[in-house]
Amino acid sequence: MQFIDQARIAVRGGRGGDGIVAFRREKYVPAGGPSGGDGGRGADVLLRSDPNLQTLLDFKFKRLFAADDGVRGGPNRSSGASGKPLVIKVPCGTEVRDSRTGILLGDLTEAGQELLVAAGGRGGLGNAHYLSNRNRAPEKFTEGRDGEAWDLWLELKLLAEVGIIGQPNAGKSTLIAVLSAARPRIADYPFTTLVPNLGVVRRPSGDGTVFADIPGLIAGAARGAGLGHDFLRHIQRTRLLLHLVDGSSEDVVADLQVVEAELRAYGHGLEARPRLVVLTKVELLDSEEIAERLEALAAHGLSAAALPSLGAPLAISAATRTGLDALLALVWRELGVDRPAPEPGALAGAAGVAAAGGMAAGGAAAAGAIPAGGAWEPEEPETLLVPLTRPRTPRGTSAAGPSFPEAPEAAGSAVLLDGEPLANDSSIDHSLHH
Ligand SMILES: Nc1nc2c(ncn2[C@@H]2O[C@H](COP(=O)(O)OP(=O)(O)OP(=O)(O)O)[C@@H](O)[C@H]2O)c(=O)[nH]1
Ligand SMILES: [Mg+2]
Repeated sequence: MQFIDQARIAVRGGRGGDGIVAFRREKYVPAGGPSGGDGGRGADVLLRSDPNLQTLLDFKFKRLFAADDGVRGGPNRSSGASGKPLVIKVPCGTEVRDSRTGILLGDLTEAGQELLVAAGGRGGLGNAHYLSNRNRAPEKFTEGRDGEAWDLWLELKLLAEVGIIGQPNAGKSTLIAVLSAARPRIADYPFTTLVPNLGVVRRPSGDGTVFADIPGLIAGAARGAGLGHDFLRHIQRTRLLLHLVDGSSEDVVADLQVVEAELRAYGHGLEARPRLVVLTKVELLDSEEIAERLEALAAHGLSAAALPSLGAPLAISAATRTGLDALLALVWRELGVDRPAPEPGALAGAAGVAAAGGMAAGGAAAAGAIPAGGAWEPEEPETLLVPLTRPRTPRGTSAAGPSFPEAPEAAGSAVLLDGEPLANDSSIDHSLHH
C-alpha cells in the first residue's frame, strides 16, 4: 500500500429533478386542475473521516465524485425522489481546501466528522404550484437546479502529539519501536524510513499518546535533498518534538544545527515548537564523552528560548533502555498528562461553508491550479476552523519492544499504527454511490 498524503478531487452535487406539467384526468371530474409534481432534490456530497483509513491513496484512482440527481416530479402532485447523499471517506487528519483559492473548508480530525462539500440542487416546481384564480390551467413549471461543483485539495496531516525528528540514522525508528508497539523498519543506512510511522505510547494515566517517527532530514532538505522536507507536515500538529542526535557522531552540535536549519526553512511554526534534544546510542560512549556532548549541545545547540519548558539535553540508549523513563517523564510533564484533553471542536462552522455561492454547473472538471507550488500558504493549526484535537487511542503498548539490536520485521510502506497497517478498504462508500 502506498502512502499518499495529498490529492485533488472534483465533487458535484446532484441536479434537482424537474417539476412537470400535468392535469387531473378523472372520470366525473370535468375540469381537473393542474397536478404536476415537484422534482426531488439532488444529492449532497459529504466527506466523512474514517479511522480505518491512513492514506489518500484511493483518490489517485478516482477523482470525480458526482452525487445522484433528484428524480423529476410525477403526475397527481407526486414529488420525485431525492438523491441519497454521496459519502466519501477520508482519513482522520484530512484538511479540505478549495483548490482554486486555498481557502480552508474544514479539517476532519475526529472519527466520524462530516463536511458538506457540494450541496445538491433544488428540485423544480410542478405546475400544481402555479394554480391561481387567473390561471386555472397553468402550464408553467421550473427545472431542477444544478448541484454545486467544487474542486477540492485534500491534505492529510497525521495526528500525533509528539514528533521525532533528526538526521538519518539518529535512532528515531528505534526509539518509537522501544517505546510503543510500532515496528518500523530499522537499519544502519540512511533513509530507512520513507513514510511516517505512528506508535502509541502509553501514558501513566493509561491512555495512549501518538508519537510520529518521520524520515531523516539532511542539509538542503528544503531544496529537495534526501527525501525533501514535505513530510514535515505530519508533525505540524504535534505539541512537542524530540530532536534526536546520534551520540556516536563526530560533531553532535553540527548535526543538531543542520536539522534545526531545516526546521526553520520549513517554517509553519515548527521552529518554535517546544522540543527536547536527545542524545542517542550513549551506551557506545563513556560517561565523560556523554557529559561533554551534552554540554556542547546545551551550549551551542539551541538557545534556551527555543526550549521553553523541556530543559537540558538528555542522554538515552534504546539498546540498553537507559534514560527512557526520564525522557518520558519530561514528555508527560510537557503534555500535562493530568490536564484533560480539549473538547473536540464541533464542525458546525465548517459544515455548510461550501454551500455559499454555488458555482456554475458542469464546472467540476474545470482546470484550477494545483496549489502544490505554494500559490497560497497553508494556515497554521491555530487558525483552522476546527480546533486542534488530540487523538485518543485506546490501544496501548502491550507487546514488548523489539529485541535489540536485531532489526524488527520490515513493515511495508504504509503508515503503521502500532506496527499494524490499518485496514484500507476503499474510501468510497459504494453503497451510496451509483
Ligand atoms: N548501539 C546503538 N545503536 C542504535 C541505538 N538506537 C539505534 N541504533 C542503530 O542505529 C541505526 C539507525 O537506527 P534507526 O532507528 O533506523 O534510525 P533512524 O533515525 O530511524 O534512521 P532513518 O529512518 O534512516 O532516518 C540502526 O542500525 C540501529 O540499530 C542505540 O541506542 N544504540
Ligand atoms: Mg527511521
